Amino acid sequence: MKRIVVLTGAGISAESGLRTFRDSNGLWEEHRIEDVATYQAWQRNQQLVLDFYNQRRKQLYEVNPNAGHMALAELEKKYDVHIITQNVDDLHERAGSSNVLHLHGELKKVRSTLDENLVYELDGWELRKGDLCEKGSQLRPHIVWFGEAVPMIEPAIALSAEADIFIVIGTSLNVYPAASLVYYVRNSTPVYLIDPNAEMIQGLKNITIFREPAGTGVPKLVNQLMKSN
Ligand code: BV8
Repeated sequence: MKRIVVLTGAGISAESGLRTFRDSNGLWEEHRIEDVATYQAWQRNQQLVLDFYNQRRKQLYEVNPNAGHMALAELEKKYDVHIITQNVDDLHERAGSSNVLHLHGELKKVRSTLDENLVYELDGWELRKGDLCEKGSQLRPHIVWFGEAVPMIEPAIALSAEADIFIVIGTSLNVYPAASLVYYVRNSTPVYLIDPNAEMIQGLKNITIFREPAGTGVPKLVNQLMKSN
């Protein structure tokens, strides 16, 4: 079975109603990264950070996967599909995708501030001050903040280097080391890019662009791949 590796960003969840980061009225228009998505912010004002992620978690319970997420799950009928996502939502899993690697964490999980190996599923959307881990430390969102290491980057690099087909969907490729994954793809591997504002990716040869939203572009590409031998 051919291996397809897919790198996704906020754009694939836009049509589900989740805001992207950098587009107009993106999340970063309202919140300064350094106020809500760094460890320093957590040390400075825990409640502000808790509120920021509680709001996004609450919204996640109100939205559903879209045609883009569903089509990727469909692709598993013919291919060995692995998704590497920068998204902290669970819409890929809810669409039925089996192999989802979260590079930047998961909104519905929390972890100990004392022992990062103590990770828990959060019951409901609200994480409060005083919610403690089994070692008595305050629980924090299980999210990779700016300036924090990206533990899953090694397996993501290995997957990208072994891809027979590589698909990039809805990411501005601004954040590293996630954006560097495209450069581990073999030169002989066809790359597909789906984004209404897609720009050519410097240094990549074998690339086909679908300059359209994921909701139409992903089903179109999946149909093509399901027909091709
Ligand atoms: C680290 C969790 C060191 C939080 C996130 C090299 C060069 C420059 C800077 C750096 C560098 N290396 C490191 C840095 C610093 C930094 C970084 O990259 N800064 C950027 C701002 C320049 N990186 C880090 O801090 C990383 N850590 O380096 O640690 C270290 C090393 C070892 C040991 C200790 C420390 C950590 C980065 C991870 C941060 N956490 N998320 C949260 O979610 O709250 S990043 C977050 O922002 C997302 O996860 C995602 O990665 C990024 C947003 O990007 P996108 O998803 O692409 O979204 P965006 O809005 O930008 O674009 C949307 C796209 O969709 C657009 O193209 C649009 O056209 C398209 N679109 C819109 N609608 C649709 C659509 N596409 C399809 N369909 C549609 N309908």
